[in-house]
Amino acid sequence: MTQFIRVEKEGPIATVIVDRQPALNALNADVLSELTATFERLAADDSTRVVLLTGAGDKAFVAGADIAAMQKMSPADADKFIRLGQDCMDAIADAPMPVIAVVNGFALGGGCELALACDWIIASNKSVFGLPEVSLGLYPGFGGTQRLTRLVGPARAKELIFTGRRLKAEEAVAWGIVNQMVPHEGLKMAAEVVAKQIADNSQFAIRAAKRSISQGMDLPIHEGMTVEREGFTELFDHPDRVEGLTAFLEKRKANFK
Ligand code: CO8
Repeated sequence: MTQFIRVEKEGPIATVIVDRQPALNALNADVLSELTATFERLAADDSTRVVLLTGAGDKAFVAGADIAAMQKMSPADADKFIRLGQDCMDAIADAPMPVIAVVNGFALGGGCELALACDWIIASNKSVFGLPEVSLGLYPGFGGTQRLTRLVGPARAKELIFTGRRLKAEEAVAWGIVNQMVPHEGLKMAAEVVAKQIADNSQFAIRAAKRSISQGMDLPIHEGMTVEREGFTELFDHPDRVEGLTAFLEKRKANFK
């Protein structure tokens, strides 16, 4: 039973909803623990081919880590909280299946970091991104200094973190933070279209590609090429490879199990 996380399953697509609307879905320890447990469960469920992660309500994806909770923390409490947050972001980033952030409003601080832990971001035109932690005497601690820097480079990461300024959705697209911006009312449908495209492909190949990309990011290119080669060879041991190539030659749609 979870208090703040809802999961809606429709065939191979799971939608995970952070639902703590009175605090604009802010991440306290309970939300983080429930989110981690949810992703651990989904990771063990082969029937889930793609996960959409979004916020409840019409205003916020997630407005950050819980400011009221952090105000009372000792350094030891903060250390526990930051580990909880980083473990949660890692559970999402390391999920075997694709996880897409469906950003429906404010994605600030820990909320922006949560979106950055996903494989990519689809955003409503009303969404707003930012890492305002320095205005609170903090800095991003749920992976923001690391994931944003890898995504947009150090100069842009420093600009966003040092100024704490907010990016509207279109600027986040221009920066390469958001893959696709859609009208607010069409967000759910746009995310489902992408999820369905993913779900129709070979899950074995997609999971292997995700591993290759993720592992390769942390490696020198020649070692990354080895990871790619080894993963690729494994595809030839899997029935999806036979089905995919045969379906093409027989001029029909592949039916991956
Ligand atoms: N934490 C707790 N409560 C929040 C948060 C939050 N991050 N954001 C909003 N709320 C609450 C408000 O306090 C308010 O509650 P109440 O109704 O009881 O007063 C309710 O949500 C609605 O918020 P507002 O009235 O402020 O709504 P507005 O529409 O006026 O403004 C904003 C919306 C702009 C999103 C505004 O709420 C805001 O600026 N929120 C804070 C955004 C922010 O600074 N986020 C970063 C937090 S720091 C962080 O995420 C650090 C991550 C790394 C942690 C490492 C830990 C060691």
